[in-house]
Amino acid sequence: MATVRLDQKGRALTRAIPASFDKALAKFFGSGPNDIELAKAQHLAYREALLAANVEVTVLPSDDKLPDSIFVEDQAVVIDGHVLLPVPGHPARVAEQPPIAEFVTRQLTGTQVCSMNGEARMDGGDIIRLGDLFFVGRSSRTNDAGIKELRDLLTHLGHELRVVEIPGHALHLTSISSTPTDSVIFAPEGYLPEDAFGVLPEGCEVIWMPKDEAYGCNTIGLPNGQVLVAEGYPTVLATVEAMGLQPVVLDMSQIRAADGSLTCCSLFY
Ligand code: CIR
Repeated sequence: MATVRLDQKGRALTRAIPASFDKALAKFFGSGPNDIELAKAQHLAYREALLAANVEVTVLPSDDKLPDSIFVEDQAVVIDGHVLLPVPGHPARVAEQPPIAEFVTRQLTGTQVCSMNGEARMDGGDIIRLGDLFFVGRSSRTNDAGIKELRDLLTHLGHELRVVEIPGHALHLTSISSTPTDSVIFAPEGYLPEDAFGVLPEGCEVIWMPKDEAYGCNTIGLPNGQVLVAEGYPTVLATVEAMGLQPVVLDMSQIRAADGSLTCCSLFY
């Protein structure tokens, strides 16, 4: 979802939690989910929060063969109605893509769908958007060939792309940052250098959060002034309130245990 502006967040795709969710990849924030029923309840609360903010939410059926398949953000990149289908950066996640691709292609009829090829690798979770300025993480999942294909699309659309180096102790760019509004980036100290995002357009800023609130830096700003935030990150919460926005706090413990954040669970289109 991180590839849409606030005003483009009308419709979101999600995918239900599979019975195999406890087998999801986990290496960074979590050591693996251990309570599938709680995960389902957290995912339901997440969808309900989006619905309550007037977002149209679709839930694709779960697939027990694909433990990580709730993380739909990684499988398709939607920018201004254009679709780029990345080659997922982890081989275990490649089979998640076809139903997501089919859904967005059907929804965005008339759109040209581009697919990455060859050596290109990318997870959608490595992209954030600040207004019309884009950032991509060069990470264990996203390589230079993938970044080149994203840049080609953004150049075609007239948007700038900047590359952020993701440190080895983080999964994706969205794992440690987000844009709760079109002019603010939340990012954690100790993960990225101060100049990681370069000189921002006038009126935009990076708000640096304490290192131990890295997970909390992933938020979802919504057009109605609400911001979905994960429970347990007091500086992030206080900052959202100080910005005059309305935080909606969600328990993400089981999803965090699979290294997933708020944005990872939806694809805005
Ligand atoms: C993975 O390792 O791929 C999943 N367990 C977590 C993916 C989270 N997605 C994201 O940050 N966009």
